[in-house]
Amino acid sequence: MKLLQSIGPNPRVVKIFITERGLDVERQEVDLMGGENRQESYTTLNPAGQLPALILDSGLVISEITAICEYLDESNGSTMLIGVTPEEKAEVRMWVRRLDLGICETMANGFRATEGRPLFENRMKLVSPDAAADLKALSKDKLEWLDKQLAGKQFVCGDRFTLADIMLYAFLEFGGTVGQPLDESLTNVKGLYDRIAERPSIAASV
Ligand SMILES: N[C@@H](CCC(=O)N[C@@H](CS)C(=O)NCC(=O)O)C(=O)O
Repeated sequence: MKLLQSIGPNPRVVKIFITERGLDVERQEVDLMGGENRQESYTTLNPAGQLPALILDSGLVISEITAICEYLDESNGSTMLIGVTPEEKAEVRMWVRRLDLGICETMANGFRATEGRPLFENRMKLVSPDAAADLKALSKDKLEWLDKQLAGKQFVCGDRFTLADIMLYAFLEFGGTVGQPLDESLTNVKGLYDRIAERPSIAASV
């Protein structure tokens, strides 16, 4: 098994997840900035042309960070990071999907179409800069909603630290580096971000 990884918030999620799980996974760096992931040598492995991707011993290539993390968790004995019971798993999947669609994807697409435009315009279809402003506003709106949902909670899924927290952290960290900083008046989100930042896995998986 080998993880193809690069810079960027999606690979960062898997790196933190692996560190939290204490797994030993072979890694190979792919040059995202240089567009190696858009060349045939990579797209024959992962036709989505994005990172990360996990090549299994069977030869099957898994992309999409949720699928990769679920595979790594389940194939090493399920943990609370995703869940052991159907109920625990469903709760994490619910939050991961909300975060991914409402915050992570909108934030990333807003970035690609503006600050990231020079890098991405020859790689993929981008929305207009005006639409990008709307995407950024949408992710801010979802963060405001999330702030209310987090009232009285330690983590996204209550008392347990999960993949949902890792995703939120990696994308807020990314947003801070690409002109979409967290609005610090969202004190519940900011508090959660700071709590996650203190975990040893964050510094250990840079
Ligand atoms: N939905 C995908 C998103 C993957 C993604 O957007 N990866 C970014 C890095 S954070 C990428 O490969 N960007 C370079 C490109 O699209 O050429 C997932 O869950 O893995």
